[in-house]
Amino acid sequence: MDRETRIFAEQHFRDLGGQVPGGCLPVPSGVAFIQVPDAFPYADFVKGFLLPNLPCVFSSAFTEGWGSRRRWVTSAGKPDFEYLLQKYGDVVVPVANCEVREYNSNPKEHMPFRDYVSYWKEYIQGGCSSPRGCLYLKDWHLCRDSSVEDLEDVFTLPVYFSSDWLNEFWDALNVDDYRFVYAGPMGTWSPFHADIFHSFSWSVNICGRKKWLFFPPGQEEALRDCHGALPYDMTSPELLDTRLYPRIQDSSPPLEVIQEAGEMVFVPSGWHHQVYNLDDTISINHNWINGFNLANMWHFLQQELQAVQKEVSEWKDSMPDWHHHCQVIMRSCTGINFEEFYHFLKVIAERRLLILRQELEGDGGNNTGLELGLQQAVFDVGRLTDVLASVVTHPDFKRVDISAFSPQPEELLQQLEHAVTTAEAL
Ligand SMILES: O=C(O)CCC(=O)C(=O)O
Ligand SMILES: [Fe+2]
Repeated sequence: MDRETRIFAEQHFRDLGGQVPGGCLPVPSGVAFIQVPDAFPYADFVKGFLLPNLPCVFSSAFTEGWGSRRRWVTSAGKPDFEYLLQKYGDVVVPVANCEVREYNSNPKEHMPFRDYVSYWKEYIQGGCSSPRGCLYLKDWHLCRDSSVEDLEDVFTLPVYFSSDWLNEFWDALNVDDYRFVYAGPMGTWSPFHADIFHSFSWSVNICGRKKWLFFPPGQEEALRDCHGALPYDMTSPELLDTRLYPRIQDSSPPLEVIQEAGEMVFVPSGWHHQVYNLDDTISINHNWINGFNLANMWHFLQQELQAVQKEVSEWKDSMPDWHHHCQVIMRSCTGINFEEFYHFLKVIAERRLLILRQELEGDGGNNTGLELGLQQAVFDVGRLTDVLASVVTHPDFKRVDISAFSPQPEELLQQLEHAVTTAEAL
């Protein structure tokens, strides 16, 4: 990141004055297509897409050199089952059944990759149908479950997506990641959803094509049913029933994107989407949070807690530790609670503070360890400061037992504020 872009982005957040970035948007008339890698610097991605929170599609030229695009695909552009079986046949993978609805998702089972490929071949032979249903290999943690050598040069993280705190956090803890592979025949699909924690996602088709239906944040409100629930399938004829979907007439048609083989889709924060595989398709998809959507994540977590509190409000007066229970429920529904969010902020903040300290003491050299360099670290510290300042004043965070936290949240906030002042001139 260059200094000018950092200052531009900081001004953008100052102008928002605490509002949620890209919070409520009309449906745009189209999605930008970025053709040439050399003509598209990171600064253009920041100004054109990260700050305004808008989707875009990158041409297949951006993924030209990826090993997976050569090795996983036959010359006819189909999944190379023989190669994939030899490489990953024994790996146990999660598989969803697209024909069975379980709340707003599909039930999952686990099976060896080998068995999933057998199913896939049968499904093709059966004219895209199988008595076993329509099975979709989803959320396979290929990176987490593979050795470094086995990953070869599967993919190269594009610079645009390289500020990725979610995976940096999990890598630091060495437990999990948000890097996935999806694979499925024509007809497999993902129900209507926004991504975990309102993270960004990026998705590259290694082979095959996908159709995406996108709704900007806020537009999904018109798709809620009479109980306030969002649809499972936004194309269902059920949605035409105005008694069931009282606000449907206020809804706009979705933004439709066809993603070809090799192309890369950027999914902004809090955009709902529904996705179809139009061919036999394999994709690599990552979820990521950084300084540009951290405030969106924090806003989302506050909304989630409010929803939990509303749900269990009748026990508020009779249950000791009601607030603590709300945090426990929130963790089981959302995957994270306020305590863990603080831990996430702390891990990233301490890493950035170290970089700035080394730089200011003159022993940083040019090696920040961050692909986007020193200016990114300065930007990150600014965003962490703003969000942590909001966290520490939240009444429900004040109820969290922070006695074992080290450093104490107020102390970390002071360190960040001090770093922001000293780093301004960098
Ligand atoms: O490809 C799919 O089926 C879903 C992808 C998705 O939802 C995402 O990348 O955010
Ligand atoms: Fe998604």
